[in-house]
Amino acid sequence: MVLREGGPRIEVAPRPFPTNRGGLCQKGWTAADLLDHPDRLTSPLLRDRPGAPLRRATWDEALDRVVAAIRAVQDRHGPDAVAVFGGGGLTNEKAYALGKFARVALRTRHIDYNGRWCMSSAAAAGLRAFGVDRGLPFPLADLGRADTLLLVGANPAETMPPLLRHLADQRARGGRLIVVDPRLTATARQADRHLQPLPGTDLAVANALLHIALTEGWLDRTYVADRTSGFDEVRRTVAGYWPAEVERLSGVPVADLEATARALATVDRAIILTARGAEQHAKGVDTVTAFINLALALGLPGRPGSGYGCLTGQGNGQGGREHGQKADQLPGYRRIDDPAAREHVARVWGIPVSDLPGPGVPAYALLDSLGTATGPRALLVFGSNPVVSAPRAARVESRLRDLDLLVVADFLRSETAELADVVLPVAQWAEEDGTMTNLEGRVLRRRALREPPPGVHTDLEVLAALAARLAGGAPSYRRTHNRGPRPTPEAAERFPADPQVVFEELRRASAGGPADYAGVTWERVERDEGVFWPCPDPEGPDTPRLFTESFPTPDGRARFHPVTHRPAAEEVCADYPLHFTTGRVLAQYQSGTQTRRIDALRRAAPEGFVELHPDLADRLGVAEGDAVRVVSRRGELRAPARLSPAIRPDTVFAPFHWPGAARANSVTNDAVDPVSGMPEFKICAVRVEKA
Ligand SMILES: Nc1nc2c(c(=O)[nH]1)N[C@H]1C(S)=C(S)[C@@H](COP(=O)(O)OP(=O)(O)OC[C@H]3O[C@@H](n4cnc5c(=O)[nH]c(N)nc54)[C@H](O)[C@@H]3O)O[C@H]1N2
Ligand SMILES: Nc1nc2c(c(=O)[nH]1)N[C@H]1C(S)=C(S)[C@@H](COP(=O)(O)OP(=O)(O)OC[C@H]3O[C@@H](n4cnc5c(=O)[nH]c(N)nc54)[C@H](O)[C@@H]3O)O[C@H]1N2
Ligand SMILES: [Mo]
Repeated sequence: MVLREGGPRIEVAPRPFPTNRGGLCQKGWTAADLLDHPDRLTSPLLRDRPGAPLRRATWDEALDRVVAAIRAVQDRHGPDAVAVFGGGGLTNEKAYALGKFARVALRTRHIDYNGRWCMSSAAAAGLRAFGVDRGLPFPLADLGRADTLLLVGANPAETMPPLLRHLADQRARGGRLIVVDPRLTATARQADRHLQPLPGTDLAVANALLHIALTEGWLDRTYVADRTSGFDEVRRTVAGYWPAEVERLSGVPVADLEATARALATVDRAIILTARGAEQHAKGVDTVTAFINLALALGLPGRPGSGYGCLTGQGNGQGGREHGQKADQLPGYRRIDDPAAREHVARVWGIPVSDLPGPGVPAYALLDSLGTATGPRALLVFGSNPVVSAPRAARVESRLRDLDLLVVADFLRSETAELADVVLPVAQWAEEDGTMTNLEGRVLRRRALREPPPGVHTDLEVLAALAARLAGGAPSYRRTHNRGPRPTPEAAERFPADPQVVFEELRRASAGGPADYAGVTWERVERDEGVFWPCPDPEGPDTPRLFTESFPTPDGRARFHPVTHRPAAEEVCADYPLHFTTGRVLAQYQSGTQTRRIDALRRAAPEGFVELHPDLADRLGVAEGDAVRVVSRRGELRAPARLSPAIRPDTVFAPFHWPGAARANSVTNDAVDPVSGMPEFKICAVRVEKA
């Protein structure tokens, strides 16, 4: 931990809490190291002309430059020529303010966020089946009570270590854990059974499991009749998913399929969870749907200790997807194309409904249109580093370079910030108040532990200052040189910088929507150690458990949807004979901006690597540690080989945390799911060469 001169010493210590039960992962322990890191930005940066280096600037200069450039672009090309890109790590208050800023201050329809890379397929599948998208519709502690737990494409041993306590509980109670992953991961090693499918074949596996359950007579007839609709077509569809054929397609032996179906169907309580391994595909929505179909046919959702859930990823992965930073969304998980929702939110925002823009486009389509004849010419990024994390990243990088204006708000010089015209230094987690909503839909309080360093402002202050200047109401800052943004009273009222004031408005904007926060107050959140949405009434109950009586669909029933397997968007061929998949390692976080700067984590995971099976390595003449190239139709990555019998011999894996030569997203495919817009991060065709 670091001692800040004159400031309080901040240490991150776990406290007993029902979700993580006092556990905190390695990344949490070391996050405090970043607060006073020498790389921390403490002054705005500005590029005087294309090609010039970034130089330090005052806030006045930086904000004036941003606003002048936005005005110039919008005068020439219209309001939609400016776009906003947000992040699922932002607090609820910031996510809300960002969505409002885009629609009200910029009047653009173009806003989307990195949750599109993360949560969108499970969200879309949950919405169409259950009528609502909440990662877990039950408290996390239910995991410990399940007789059988099926984890599909999730590696919580590395990505959500605090969750392992619940898995340990489950095992201690005699429960069974089954993991579906093309790699024998740290999580799979703890499982009673590991299914090791070819990437991109989970949908077929799910349909085969349902096929077996129906053949064996394990259908929960009463539940299906009373609580669901649309089963008959699903029954007809899965009838064609013969286990032997699915074994040929996926590589999962019939015996494993049968044992898994039995383990789910013949116990009292069973839970099916998906994460990015199953979801980050051009058929991610249908794949999740196939697992939801299975859960519904077995009568799981709505029963304690049973159901389907999605393991939400980022810090505020759940809350970040509810308050309007999605292209098609308004606060409270309302749809922006719903006339009643528009009326309600326009009223809260104090604008005529006709001024409220319509839906924009999903993240990849947005990034891929930047700087083109029809796309936005200016982009403001809050909380993402797409140069590293976007699919087909070289292309995205070149789109960013084509912009007239790129603004990045960050506390570090991320690879995306390096391309920016203006970089705005913002506060970190320990320096601002707010709320986050975890994967259980539980709103939690996050407290400021200290002031931001001099020269640094919060995201909310930056949005407030930009909104004020865009409204033409900003005072001159000459006398308060570089003391930071201070908006006029009128603009301050519309874009308050105080997170609690923002939250009060969020409550009103979400009232009556699917994610209803009207009854959630900061006080209540603290008193009750979190409040589960929906919670419409400050005096009424919250909702830890959904679906006990009915589903929030028009007829109260959950909906089956027939789904069929289709191949990956890019199939292997003679030139690109191997499957490439990507994911995470324990000691690095996301695009790595933060974790690559922490010594302890850099020591634990110093560089990118390519994981391949020893048999494959033999064929390629590659030894442990040799530099290899992974080449796809879009580009290549170069990193040392790591030989491991834990991966399928027809598949290679690389983590995506590193920029430069080892950047996994130089290789990945930009094909997206037609419903969710989720990119196919988890499979494309490559060849591997010794470099
Ligand atoms: N250490 C660490 N923790 C993190 C993060 C981090 O970057 N680092 N990021 C956070 C975020 S935002 C997220 S979204 C979560 C993600 O959490 P996870 O979803 O657990 O993480 P991933 O490693 O992306 O993917 C999980 C597994 O999917 C497998 N997989 C690949 N292709 C397929 C496939 O086709 N089918 C199946 N069944 N499995 C497949 C991979 O081998 C991998 O082990 O983690 C969060 N926690
Ligand atoms: N190949 C491949 N690519 C992937 C994935 C994969 O599995 N494989 N996973 C995808 C997934 S699930 C995700 S979530 C994305 C994540 O990837 P990104 O969207 O790039 O997310 P981060 O790396 O968390 O980037 C956050 C950036 O914002 C800054 N930041 C953090 N907090 C704040 C804040 O409060 N305010 C502001 N203004 N800035 C902040 C950080 O310093 C950092 O530079 O990557 C996706 N990309
Ligand atoms: Mo994520």
